[in-house]
Amino acid sequence: METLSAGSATVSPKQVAKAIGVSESSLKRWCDRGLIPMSRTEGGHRRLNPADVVAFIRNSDRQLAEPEILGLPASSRCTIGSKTVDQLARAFIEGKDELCRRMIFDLYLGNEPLDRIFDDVIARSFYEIGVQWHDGRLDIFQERRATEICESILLELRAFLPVPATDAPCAIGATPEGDDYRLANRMAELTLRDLGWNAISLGVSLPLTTIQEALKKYRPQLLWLSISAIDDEQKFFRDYRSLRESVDSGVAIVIGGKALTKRIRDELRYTAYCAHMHDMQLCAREYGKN
Ligand code: B12
Repeated sequence: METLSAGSATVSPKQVAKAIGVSESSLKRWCDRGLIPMSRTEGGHRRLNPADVVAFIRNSDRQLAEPEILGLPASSRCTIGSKTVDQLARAFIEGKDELCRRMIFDLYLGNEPLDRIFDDVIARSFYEIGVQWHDGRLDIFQERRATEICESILLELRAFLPVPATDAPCAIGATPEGDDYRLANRMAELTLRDLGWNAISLGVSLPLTTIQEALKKYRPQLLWLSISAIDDEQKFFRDYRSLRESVDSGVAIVIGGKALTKRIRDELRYTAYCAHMHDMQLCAREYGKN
């Protein structure tokens, strides 16, 4: 069977009809009504982008009968709940990447909001991984491998999110120097992209001075900082103050992450503190308006 991945290639209406489990004529009708964007080859044949098909599925509350045709994993029928959290944590710990991929995509294709998948499933699975690591029930390699698997799934998911419009509001973000925690930073990027922002993660462990340079280049409306670890508090406060002073008043600074205890937050000036991706979603709606 011919399979594809998002962004890599387009698919024919026949393939999409089979993936959704409807007739080809129904599918062509949806395309003609503009419900799924469509392009044509030089020879005049209709072609569709898998990411647009997934967006249609999520927006119209439909299911994919044969997701494999679009390069997606077969359904494992999981839903949000503590059973899924435990099962996913186990799959991460055992390094079962295909199962993790299947579970996370299942939730996404099952129309679960991205913020809930992040806050209520993935972050909770990693919390469980942290508990087991702390109790000496897992080895470091298992925790590292779990992060590898999770980030690769998040990157794959990114390709299925809407391509930002040319006039989309821009956001940039990163973790500060000494903070290697990649997952929350990536989730912040995806959460914003899902809302139509042109969100760009600059990466992890960035000196705050280089973020000042990035602000000049990208001129974003929002800067997020994911702060899960602070090496040297006094240096962090100094660098943050200088970053804060260089940011234009029109730029929203959204901060989040486990290192931001009340004591640390009291030392910082920012636009919004978000404890979860769900809060970030609400902020993005607010700051993306102008
Ligand atoms: C994976 C992991 C690591 C990996 C990260 C790999 C990587 N490249 O990303 C690495 C190897 C870096 C690591 C290192 C260490 N770790 Co560690 N780590 C974890 C673990 C298991 C998962 C963290 C994670 O990624 N979770 C998934 C994310 C998505 O969840 P989250 O961080 O909670 O984020 C959510 C919210 O906080 C919020 N959020 C977070 N950031 C942001 C940003 C924005 C903008 C917004 C809107 C929201 C938001 O939204 C997210 C989704 O809900 C945690 C367990 C735990 N309880 O978190 C331990 C944990 C954090 N680590 C711990 C420890 C002790 C360490 C080390 C000190 C171990 C050591 N001896 O070296 C070092 C310290 C590193 C440092 N510089 O401080 C302890 C911390 C204990 C404490 N209270 O301080 C924990 C809690 C484990 C435990 N139970 O003991 N760790």
